[in-house]
Amino acid sequence: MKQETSEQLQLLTQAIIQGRVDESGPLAEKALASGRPPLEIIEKACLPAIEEVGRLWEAGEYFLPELIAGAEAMKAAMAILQAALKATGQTLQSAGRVVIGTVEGDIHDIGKNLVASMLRAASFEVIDLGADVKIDKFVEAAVEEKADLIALSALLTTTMLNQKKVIELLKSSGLRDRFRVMVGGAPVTEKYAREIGADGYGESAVQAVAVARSLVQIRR
Ligand code: B12
Repeated sequence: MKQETSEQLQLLTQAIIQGRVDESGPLAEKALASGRPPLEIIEKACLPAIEEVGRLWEAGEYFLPELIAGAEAMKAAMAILQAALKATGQTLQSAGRVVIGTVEGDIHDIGKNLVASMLRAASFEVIDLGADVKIDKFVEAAVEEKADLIALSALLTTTMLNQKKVIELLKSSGLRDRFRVMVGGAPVTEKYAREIGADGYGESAVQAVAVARSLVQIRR
C-alpha cells in the first residue's frame, strides 16, 4: 500500500514536470483518495516538481512552452490540494505576500502572468493587479494587502520609467522601508534596477522566485 501511494506521488511529480495539465489534477485527487494528507502531497510531489521545472528552464533544457505547461500543471494540482487542505483546517505556510502588476501605459502581461504563476507555485500569496496599473494603485494595494513585496513588470523602454515612479512614490509617502520592490521585464537590467533603487531584479520567472524568497527573508 505504501509503495503504491509513493508511486502515485511520483506519477504526479512527473505529470507536473512534463506539463501534463489534464493529468495533474486527477493524479492529485488519486493521491488524496489513497489517504495521504494534502500537505504531504504538496511537499513531496508538487514542490519538488516545480523546482525541477525551474532547474530544466535555467539549464536551457526547457523552453517557454514547457515552462508555462509546468506552471499550469502545478496550478491544476494545487487547486485540488489547496481545497482539500482548507477542508482539513490546515494552511500552507505562505512564503510571503506579493502585489504584482505591469506598470502604467504597458499592456504586456504574458511575462508578468508567468512570474505570478511561478510565485504562486512556490507558495507565495499573489495579488495580481493586472496590466497598465496606475502608479498609486501599486502603493495603495501594497498597504491594503499588507504585502511584503511589490513586483513590477515593464516591457517597454518608455514604461520602465514608471517602475522608478512607483519607488519614488513609496519614498515620498514615507513607505519605502515597508515594502521590498522587485523589478523585471525584457528591457530591464540589473544595472537599471540598482539605479532606480529597487531591492531586486530577476531576468526570468524562475529567477523572480529566488529573488522574492531572498527579499522576503531579509524583510522578516
Ligand atoms: C507579445 C507582444 C505584444 C502583445 C502583448 C500581449 C500580452 N497580452 O502581453 C501585443 C501585440 C498586445 C503587443 C503590443 C505592443 N508592443 Co509588444 N511585444 C510582444 C513580444 C513579441 C513578446 C513579449 C512577451 O510576451 N514575451 C514573453 C515573456 C514570457 O517574456 P517577458 O515578458 O520578457 O517576461 C519574462 C522576463 O522578462 C521576466 N519578467 C517579466 N516581468 C517581470 C517582472 C518581475 C518583477 C520579474 C522579477 C521578472 C519579470 O520573467 C518573464 C518570464 O521569464 C515582444 C518582443 C519580445 N521578443 O520581447 C514585443 C515588444 C515588447 N513590443 C513592443 C512594442 C513597441 C509594442 C507596442 C508599442 C506596439 C505598437 N506600436 O502598438 C504595443 C504596446 C502597447 C502597450 N501600450 O503596451 C516592443 C518594445 C520595444 C521597446 N523596447 O520599448 C517589443 C520588444 C517588440 C519589438 N522588438 O519592437 N506586444
